[in-house]
Amino acid sequence: MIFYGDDSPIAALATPPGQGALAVIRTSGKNAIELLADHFSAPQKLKAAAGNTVVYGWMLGKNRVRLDEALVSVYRAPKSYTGEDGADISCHGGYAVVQAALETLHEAGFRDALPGEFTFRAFMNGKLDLTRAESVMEIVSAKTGKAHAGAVRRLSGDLESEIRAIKEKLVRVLAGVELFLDYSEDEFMEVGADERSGMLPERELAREVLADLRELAASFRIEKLYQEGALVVIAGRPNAGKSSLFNRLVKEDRALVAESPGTTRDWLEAWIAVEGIPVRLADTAGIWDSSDAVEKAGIKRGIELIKYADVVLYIVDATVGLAGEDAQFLCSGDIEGKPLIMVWNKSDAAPEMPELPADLPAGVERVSAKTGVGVLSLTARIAEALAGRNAGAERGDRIGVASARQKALIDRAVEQVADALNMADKGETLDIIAPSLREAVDCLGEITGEVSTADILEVMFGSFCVGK
Ligand SMILES: Nc1nc2c(ncn2[C@@H]2O[C@H](COP(=O)(O)OP(=O)(O)OP(=O)(O)O)[C@@H](O)[C@H]2O)c(=O)[nH]1
Ligand SMILES: [Mg+2]
Repeated sequence: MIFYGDDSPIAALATPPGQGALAVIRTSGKNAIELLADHFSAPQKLKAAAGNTVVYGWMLGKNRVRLDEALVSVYRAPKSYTGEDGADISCHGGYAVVQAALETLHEAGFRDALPGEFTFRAFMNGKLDLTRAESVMEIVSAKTGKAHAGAVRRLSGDLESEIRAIKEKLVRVLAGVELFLDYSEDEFMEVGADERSGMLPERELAREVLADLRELAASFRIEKLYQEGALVVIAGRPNAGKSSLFNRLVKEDRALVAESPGTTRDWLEAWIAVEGIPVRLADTAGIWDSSDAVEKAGIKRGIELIKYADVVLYIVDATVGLAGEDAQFLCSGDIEGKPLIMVWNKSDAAPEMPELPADLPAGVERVSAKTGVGVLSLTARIAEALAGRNAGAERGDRIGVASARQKALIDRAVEQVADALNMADKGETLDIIAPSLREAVDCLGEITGEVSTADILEVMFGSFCVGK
């Protein structure tokens, strides 16, 4: 079994497998450049190459058979992504070419890189802290400009500096406590018992730290929304124009649209961006009391999906008006507690909107999927509904927390600092309070990776893609 943490030469395809103009195979580790040179048409040139230079030549297979023309970018320790010697091989992007090049590298002594192993080495060699290492994956998976911008700021170290600043404050609180505990017994006894109990030097600073940490923890909801996105489900009676609206929002003729009701059976989905939020939009089968077994199954699946929705768009056909089934659905338990937007569709064909019952649980957006009128206002409303679920999580200019690992550690630190303050309020002595503060400091250290265990690192980097 191979573990992270050695410096053996590793190689992996860093670009997606498949046909493309180019593929990049990444290598790093001990003697990486020398090993590669043995399977390269210009070995001396490669061995002598300075860091951050590019060497042209051919990758060679068994019996020095030419495999492909390549440009090799040479990196020398410590000035490389991993902090080790390494080279990126740019060759042509094809299955067979890449396969042959990787086989050659195996023969040369490289092993396959584990997921995230390049970034793991970068972390171990002090090239980046854990918040920045995590942001590398965020950049790779960002679906919208806003998600990407947040990840770039974390990669630039904005979150790292913020965590370090909070930690510094907390260390000042702890240092005050430790200093007091370090007093010799005699000196300590000079302070009266009343003064000793509940005495927490820098109590105000501790409160400030608690507020900072709580704000950071709350930011996770909104960052998660931008990173992972939300599910928006389109529901409604057959023929209401759900698929037409879906196509309009996706800006593509994805779903079948027909005059006859019961056109959509299996639900289908597509990713769209709604004011920077990645949204997985789903079109479902029209809900009604169907006797057709297949249609029934489709309706059931659609209703199941609504359970996972962050926002439901309920489409009503304006040319029909609010039917009994609509009112029944809108007031049913299926959507209880979910943000719901009622969409009065086909407004082009039925310009008048009747007075609607006051007890409907949703506001109404008038749109025409056919002409596009009202769709902009609808998307603004969707963004509002999604952000509304995360009210109070925005931090203005300041960057938030994007990984569940970081969030869990901040929650633990919040708990410990809150405990310490409570104990101080209750008049506990400093020796009782100190362990909570120490644990909180460790939690913050774990976020950036100053404090880390091999297990945590393996789990974290194991979720990366290979070649990263
Ligand atoms: N005039 C007008 N017709 C529309 C509009 N939206 C949809 N339609 C028409 O309504 C019919 C049904 O549209 P679909 O989008 O297939 O409706 P659906 O809700 O997906 O229907 P099912 O999949 O059967 O549940 C089609 O003939 C569309 O052209 C609209 O905004 N205005
Ligand atoms: Mg449909």
